[in-house]
Amino acid sequence: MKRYSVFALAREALNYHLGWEKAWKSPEPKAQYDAVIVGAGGHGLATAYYLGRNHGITNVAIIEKGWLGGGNTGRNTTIIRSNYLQDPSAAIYEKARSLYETMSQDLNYNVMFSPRGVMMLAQTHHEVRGYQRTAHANALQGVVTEFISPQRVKELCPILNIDGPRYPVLGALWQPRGGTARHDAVAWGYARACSAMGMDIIQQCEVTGVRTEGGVVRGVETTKGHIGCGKLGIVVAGHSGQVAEMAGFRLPIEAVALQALVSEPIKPCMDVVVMANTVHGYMSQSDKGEMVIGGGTDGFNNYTQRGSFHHIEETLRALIETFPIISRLKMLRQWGGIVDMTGDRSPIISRTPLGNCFINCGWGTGGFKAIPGSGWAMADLMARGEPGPLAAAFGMERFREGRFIDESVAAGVAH
Ligand code: FAD
Ligand code: PYC
Repeated sequence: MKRYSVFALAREALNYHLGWEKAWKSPEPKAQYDAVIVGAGGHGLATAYYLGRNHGITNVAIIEKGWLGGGNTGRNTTIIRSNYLQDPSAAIYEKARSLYETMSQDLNYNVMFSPRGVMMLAQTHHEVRGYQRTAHANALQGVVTEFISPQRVKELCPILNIDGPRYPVLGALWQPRGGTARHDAVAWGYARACSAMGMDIIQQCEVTGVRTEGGVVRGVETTKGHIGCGKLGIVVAGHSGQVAEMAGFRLPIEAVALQALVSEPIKPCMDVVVMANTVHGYMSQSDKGEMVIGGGTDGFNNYTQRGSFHHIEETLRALIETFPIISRLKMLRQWGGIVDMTGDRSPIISRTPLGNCFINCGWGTGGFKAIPGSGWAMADLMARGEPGPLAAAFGMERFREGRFIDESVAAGVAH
């Protein structure tokens, strides 16, 4: 695989850009792999990448029913932060955030990480107390956040109205090295690196069944035939319940749509990310100038991967007091993704009742930011057969044992 660089760009420019290689190969599946990952979203691809990079396991297939990154990874609003309350969450989200800092160099692929700063507005006294508590917890965890005053909020984001009649801004939890990255590039960067290590990314291939024998997985049935594997990783976000059922176990998880929308592009007016969780809304400005806007999850379980009119109205109505500027904006497009929600709003990175089958899911409305940390932890679990320090708390037995990792405040839009 040729390295991307300014010299490569100059060389190819002289050659009318005819010499670029395909970023990843599209092979037919082999009969057998050491490991199969179901789902080529960010988490599945990152799992494969760290299986190769950290553990030397490269006889790996990543099987995707659609196109890589076409699930929630390519549909999310790209907010990256690690301002979580509980220690295990802060550890994995901060690991992920720190990996984002060097991801472009590590993958030799520009993921456009932009640590522009993320603030979560406190618009009720309850939130003030909640975010002050999180700021103290973050200080102990080594996560750099700060509870800031309304005046500082206004300085950082002048288009904000901090004196709204219903929900004045009382402060904010500010993470200066939070930010955004280009979601497709994260998937593409991992895919290219996996392909370069000799792994097979098999798109347009749906897993329809899991073949088991004596309590272990032997392989998966797919629309391209049977594919054998030594280990199986299920990383399918909103479809986790369905694939787990194929493997014969149940998950404490619900699937629900989360929607987002963007406005017409306007001049730069906002260089931070703002989340207003009380009213279920958030906003940032993309490099193209569009305002990227989202709200809460649909109030009912569904697998409908698209937007709906009521959501545009609800989200804009919620945000308009705090961002009066959006009353004059035209909205350009909207979409939805199916997110996988657990009761404590924390993920599952776990062994399963099948000896060589592992599951990574439950990232719900907040898994984009976690992709590198989650892939790192899942690869460790799959390679060693038992969870390392990053994954240890996230086993699915916690729901039976009552060891919840309650992140309902940090989950923001999903609470
Ligand atoms: P996905 O990217 O969904 O990948 C799973 C893949 O599995 C899919 O490509 C799917 O096609 C495939 N698959 C499913 N079933 C099968 C099968 N049977 N066979 C083969 N393949 C299968 N998170 C943040 O951190 N910040 C945000 O700002 C943010 N905003 C969001 C906004 C929206 C509108 C949405 C929908 C989500 C948002 N999220 C955000 C959440 C984030 O997108 C997800 O948590 C994350 O992308 C999940 O990644 P994944 O790789 O697990 O899932
Ligand atoms: O987890 O930060 C987040 C988030 C923002 C919007 C959707 N999820």
